[in-house]
Amino acid sequence: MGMKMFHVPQRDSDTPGKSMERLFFLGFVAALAVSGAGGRYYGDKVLRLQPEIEEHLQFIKNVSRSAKVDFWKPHSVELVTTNRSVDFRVDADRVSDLQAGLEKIGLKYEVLIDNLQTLIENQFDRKASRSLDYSYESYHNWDQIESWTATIADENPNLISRLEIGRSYEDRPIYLLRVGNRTGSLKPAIFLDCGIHAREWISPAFCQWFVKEAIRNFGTRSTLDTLVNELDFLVVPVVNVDGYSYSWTKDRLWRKTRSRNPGSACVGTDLNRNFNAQWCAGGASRDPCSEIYCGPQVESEKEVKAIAGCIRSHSSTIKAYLTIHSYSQKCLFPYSYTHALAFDHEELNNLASNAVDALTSLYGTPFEFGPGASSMYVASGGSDDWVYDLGIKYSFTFELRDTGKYGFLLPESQIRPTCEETMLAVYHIASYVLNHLY
Ligand code: 0X9
Ligand code: ZN
Ligand code: ZN
Repeated sequence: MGMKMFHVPQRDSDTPGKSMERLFFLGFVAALAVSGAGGRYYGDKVLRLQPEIEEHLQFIKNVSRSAKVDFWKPHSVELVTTNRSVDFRVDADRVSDLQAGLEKIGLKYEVLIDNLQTLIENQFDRKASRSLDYSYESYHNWDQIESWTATIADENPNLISRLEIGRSYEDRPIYLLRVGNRTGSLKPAIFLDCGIHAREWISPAFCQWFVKEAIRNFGTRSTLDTLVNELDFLVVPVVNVDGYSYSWTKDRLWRKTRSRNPGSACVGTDLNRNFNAQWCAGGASRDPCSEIYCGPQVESEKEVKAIAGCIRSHSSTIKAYLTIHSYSQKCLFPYSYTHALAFDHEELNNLASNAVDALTSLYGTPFEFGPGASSMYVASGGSDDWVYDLGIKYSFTFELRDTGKYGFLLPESQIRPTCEETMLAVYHIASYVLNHLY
């Protein structure tokens, strides 16, 4: 075809990439496939409940057994307590019964999302760009992201190299992009991962955005250019590759891995409950059907093995760990497995506070910060706590936009502002780390 082709932005030449052209087409087809996926969630609602008394909790527990509800925040009925709101999805055919029940016992609620299917279709709300460049303001499926990792590394050999750090349960490669100017000397590194939870699509979008910005800024003497000169960023754009693929083809709201559980019909383990940090204690479940299933044993998941293995083998150079999730607009640091404060609590708290100030300065997006256990909920087996106990002091979990209006279905039109504001927090932490090497 003699038309203009796709390319990933790069510094020097302008070599068109054939693979990027293919990506565009795949993306278009994939978008159609998801939005037309039979209206699986047609008429489903997401409710936000405000349980106040024991009777309310009991009611929620009973409802949860019907299997026609899906907990969004917190992720499982096990984590529900009084005086904290609960967001969950209800099947269309159960909505009116449930609402009647709620009114009867005086459990206050609001309808966060009225028709989930509409929202799923409306995620793709950006007008198709005229440009044939790879779009960082669109969501991409795994095939597209995989090709992107190859192209971006090929086209920027002086800045980016791609490594396969392991393979998933379904044998997809897990890639790490090493982003950093080759200086010859061993540089301190920051590990950044995205897509631990499949349905949190804004997270892989952020990792791609970060890499794109690093390339765009290279040689410009900007903040990011300095950081990329002095540090290596080890970026895993999608950790849970199987789950992410599944969220594109079968179930938009899938969270866990896709590993089979012997003796159970339920599939998958929660990767963020599978790390070796008080594994399967509070806030995790031994039930394979739970969304917070900790797995049959610690590090049972190949995806955890890949990440943990890579971090272990670079643990002396890695100075910070950032893991990107959504939603709730929070910056969390250890611990989540206990209410006890981390040894470095004061420092982490100050750093989180300043990082969040930087983030908020751009668009005023409010962000909370604090230890996971008190700012969100107790949850063991998480990557941030494991990394911290390994000796990597600056360990943070970011929960990006929003606070529930769209939840996991954040529209594409919010990718740019979300990524831009998050970049400021990442710059802040990276600069701080550079000035506080240990
Ligand atoms: O529950 C989680 O794994 C994270 N929230 S999410 O909504 N993205 O699922 C929070 C992780 C906080 N850190 C630990 N629990 N260790
Ligand atoms: Zn490695
Ligand atoms: Zn998550």
